[in-house]
Amino acid sequence: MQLKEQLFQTTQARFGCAPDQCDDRQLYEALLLLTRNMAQNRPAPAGERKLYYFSAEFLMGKLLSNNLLALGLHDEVKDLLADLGRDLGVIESMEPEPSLGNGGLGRLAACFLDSIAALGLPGDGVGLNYHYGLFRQSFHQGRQVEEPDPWIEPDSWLIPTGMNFTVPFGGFELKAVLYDVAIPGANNEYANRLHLFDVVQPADKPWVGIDFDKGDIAHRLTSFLYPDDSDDAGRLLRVYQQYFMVSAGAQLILSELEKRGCALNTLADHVAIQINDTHPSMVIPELIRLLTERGMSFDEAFDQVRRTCAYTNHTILAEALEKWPLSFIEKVAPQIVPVILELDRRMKQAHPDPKAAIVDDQNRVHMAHMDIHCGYSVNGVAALHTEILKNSELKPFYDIYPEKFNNKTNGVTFRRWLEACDPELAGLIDSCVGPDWRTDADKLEGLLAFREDETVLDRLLAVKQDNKNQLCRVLWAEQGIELDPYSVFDIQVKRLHEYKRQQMNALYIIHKYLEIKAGRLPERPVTVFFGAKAAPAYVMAKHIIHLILCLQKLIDQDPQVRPWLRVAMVENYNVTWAERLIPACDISEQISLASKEASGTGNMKFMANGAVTLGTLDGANVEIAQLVGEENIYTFGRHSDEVIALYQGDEPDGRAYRPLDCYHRPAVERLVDFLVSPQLLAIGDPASLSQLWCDMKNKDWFMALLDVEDYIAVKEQAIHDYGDRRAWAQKMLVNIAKSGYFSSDRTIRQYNEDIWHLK
Ligand code: 26Q
Repeated sequence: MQLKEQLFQTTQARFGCAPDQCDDRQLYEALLLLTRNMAQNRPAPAGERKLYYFSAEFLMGKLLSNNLLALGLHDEVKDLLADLGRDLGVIESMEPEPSLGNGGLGRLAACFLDSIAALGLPGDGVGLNYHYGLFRQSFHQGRQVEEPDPWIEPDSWLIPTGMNFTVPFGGFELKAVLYDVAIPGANNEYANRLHLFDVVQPADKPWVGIDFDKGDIAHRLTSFLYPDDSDDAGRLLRVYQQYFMVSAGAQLILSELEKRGCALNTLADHVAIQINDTHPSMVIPELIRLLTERGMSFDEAFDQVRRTCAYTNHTILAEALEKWPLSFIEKVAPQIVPVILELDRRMKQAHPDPKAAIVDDQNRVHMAHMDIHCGYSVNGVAALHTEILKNSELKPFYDIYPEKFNNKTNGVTFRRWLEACDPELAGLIDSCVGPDWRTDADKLEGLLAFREDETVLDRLLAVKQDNKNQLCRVLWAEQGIELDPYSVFDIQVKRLHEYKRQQMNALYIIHKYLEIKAGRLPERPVTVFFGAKAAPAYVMAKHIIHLILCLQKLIDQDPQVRPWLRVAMVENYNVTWAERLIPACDISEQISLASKEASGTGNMKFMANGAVTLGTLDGANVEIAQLVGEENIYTFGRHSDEVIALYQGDEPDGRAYRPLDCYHRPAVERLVDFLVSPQLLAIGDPASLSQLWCDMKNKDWFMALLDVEDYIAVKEQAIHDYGDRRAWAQKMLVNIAKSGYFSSDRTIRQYNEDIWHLK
């Protein structure tokens, strides 16, 4: 049946009218139903072995546009709507964004699902159906305010499956109800599934502020996504969530294995489980428990699980490595405690090094240690990150199991992060190298042939300008921020964390402000954009947001500075805002303290959209630099080995780094002291600003003062170079051309070849 006819039938059946009589909301719902059904009706890819990607987070973003693209219907729907005088962009704005992830790790899981399906590999996601994803952020009086962010409407992408599993907890049990989201593969006929488990009776309005009764597990287990682990009160509920997810997921795996007619002792031949960070690590003891419960010996169960599970590490920040008190697990899932203890006993016997213990001398279970001992693969997410894991963070394990360690540099799906979010650029690329880059991103290298092509370079600049204009329109309409679209767009969007060093960017703004006030006008106007959510309990991160908002206000009110320098802190940064900001970016800020950002994935998205990176040699920035060459990237700052050495010093706080020495350099001191200047104190909260000031001088845990002068110099160079429009367009072109390496299709092929072996 023709699409037009199908749409007609859908709106008739549902709203009793033809599409041209529907409002935007009704058209959105009709398109949702239509695409959901088409995706749902596709068969799963076949294969001997099937992947289950376990993750506490899947940051999917809006799905309508992406699913239309994957189903090959996007242009047809767009034209059809245009014939009705309607705009697909407006219809899409009706869709709530499912924010079931915090940031990089959750978005990576979503890109991976897209690529697994696009490659026609059999692989499903397994996670939780949070009713409220990451909080919605607004700014009031210069501060972040958090509100619950509902996304589930009567019609959503969730497909009830009618399946459920019983999860046993200490003292009670709960039913885990399974919902699926269909994941259609681009350019093939297949679809995989994202399996999301939920409780039977989720609480209606589970918040008081953003807090809630953590005791009421039965109704509230799936209420919220954890904004991170710095909120201690919720830790026990977090363990309930994790066990619920992995127990239901493990039971789903065994039931699918049985349906395929496979014996339990062929589990490892038919199943691969990827453990996305340690949040799903309890799947290991849970699977062993379920297998032994079904009559398998412990030895055989352990062997099967060891050949089934693979672990990905996403961080080397010590505070993010999960260590749960055994007493928590005893309370939540006492039945897996004997399994964990037996694994611990065996590993201690074979490897007495206490640094490699699963259960430490304080009775804490090191989830990563369990994963490494009991899985067959350990991977980092960028070349540098994997080297740091091998040589320092996880060295005791690398010594034991060198063969398990491997690198899988992250990637992003170009279908969402180029084709869908930057259609004008996609069109220009098509006209140069044809359309195949959508499924073979290496084809982008063909753009290098146009390095001297004036027409292409001019068009590239024109596309960027259009995207900047477009962003200005949306920011004005939605957040009342009015900006100069002809200024240099310098953008830092990512979670707010001290190691990512938004505070160093703020020091640049202060530098620029003071220069302008002293009458030294810049070569051209610059707009510094931020988008960042701070974990509600992360005090220092909230101070940094306050500082940025104060600078924004100070400059907005100053007619001398405003024409030259602006700060735009975007409220509620999420996937949808990323899709608008990234195509409009000139300079991509990737300025983490070297060694601390495992990979970064925003850096890859910016690059693919023709932004030039300004960054430290950290995470995947190192690989970006190698690919584009030094004339097409701006790098600065201490290298990771120097930073690691500074952390191992013998000063009282365990570091050889002394921030006061850096602070006392005159060029630095005046920037830092501006935090407590009369101008800023008149605008902001003195307690907040002076705490930040004190911390920066005396602690500066992530060494912003160490790199700040170098940073300012290199940033000024980039802004200067921007003036040579032709040379800049060439840098943009090379960045786009070389970005193909960062396609998640490449990453997934490597996971499949080295770890999963699906087909
Ligand atoms: C842990 C315990 C309790 C509650 C929450 C958490 C928690 C939640 C989220 C711990 C960590 C996260 C998220 C980590 C994350 O996003 N890491 C990022 O992963 C990206 C994908 O690999 C990398 O590109 C980033 O460098 C890395 O920071």
